[in-house]
Amino acid sequence: MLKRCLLPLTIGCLALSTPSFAFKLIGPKWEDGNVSFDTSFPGNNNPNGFNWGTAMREAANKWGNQVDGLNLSYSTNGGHPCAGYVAAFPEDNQNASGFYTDSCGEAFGTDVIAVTLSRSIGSRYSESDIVFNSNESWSVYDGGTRSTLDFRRVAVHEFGHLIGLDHEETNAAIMAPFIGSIFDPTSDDLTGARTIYSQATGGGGNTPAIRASLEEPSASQAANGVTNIRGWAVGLNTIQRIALYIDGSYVSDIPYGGERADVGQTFSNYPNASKSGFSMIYNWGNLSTGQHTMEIRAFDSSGGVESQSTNFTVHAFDNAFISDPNRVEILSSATVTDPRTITLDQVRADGKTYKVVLRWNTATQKWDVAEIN
Ligand SMILES: [Ca+2]
Ligand SMILES: [Ca+2]
Ligand SMILES: [Zn+2]
Repeated sequence: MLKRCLLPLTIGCLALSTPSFAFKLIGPKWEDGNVSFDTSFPGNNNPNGFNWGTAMREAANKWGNQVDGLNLSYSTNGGHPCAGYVAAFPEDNQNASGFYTDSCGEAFGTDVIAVTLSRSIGSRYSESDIVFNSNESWSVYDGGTRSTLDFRRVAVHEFGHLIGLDHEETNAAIMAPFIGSIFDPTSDDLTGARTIYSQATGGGGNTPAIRASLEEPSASQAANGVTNIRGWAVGLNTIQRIALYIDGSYVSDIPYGGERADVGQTFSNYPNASKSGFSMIYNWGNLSTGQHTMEIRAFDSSGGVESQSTNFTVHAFDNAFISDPNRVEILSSATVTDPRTITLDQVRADGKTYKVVLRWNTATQKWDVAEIN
């Protein structure tokens, strides 16, 4: 049995080898990409008005709806995640989810908030169950973490384990080992899931002419200052260029051909996959504050095109470039609102007062400005 868990604090849960630059796969997958899942949700002792079964399906659909070759179906047959593990619940041969006071007979590790218990036969999963720690206080919300845990993002993470994804410690990912502000699968997460299920035997198996991934900015990432746009693209035909579009308008081509040994290893059936990186420095100050869409298009020598897009939010002071440093002042003390978030309630910038939130960003490895209000 394999156990995968999710932690609220920066305490090691799984020891991983040297960080690489992409998603990690556990190994097994579901035969033909078909997963049936029971969302009866027993053990719910802190409802707070939420329908956990519905939230569980919403979480699972974030994978199922975005991954070809992964097909989800649901039931409410009273399945219990600890069936077969705990004497009180006889084996029900279902993939189930629910709350329980411990990890089906064993104590949850320190600060573990949910666990996925998986069994496999050879390279195929046979059964997998998700247990949520009923000692925690749960609710459902998007955005930054609050005092109660967001059930749905934890469910997205655990379902990621259920379909075969391991923890990702380098790129921004819902599969990060610690809960944070990410609540949807990122492009890195989805690339991992697609890598498993686009090749599932007997279902959805194909080798598209072009595969591309936009890794940074990641989904819903806050963008400000001068940072990187990066990703990779591989093709059965030669990739000729990568073009960048913002809010639907062409901006420029992105230099292509960078070293990506990890992509070369994963997609060894594509020529030159180890030289498939693209990256470019971009000044977000060129854009207005608020939400924008970024799209990259990879063009190959036979006229094929593959597009990847992401939404991101630009945060900035009204004056995009404040040349006098004396016009920027922090007027209140900093508050640590969660282990990775610093809030500055009063920042005076060019005569106007703002609230500024700094949040740890795995992709950039620094505290980035996540909100300016
Ligand atoms: Ca699907
Ligand atoms: Ca089960
Ligand atoms: Zn985990």
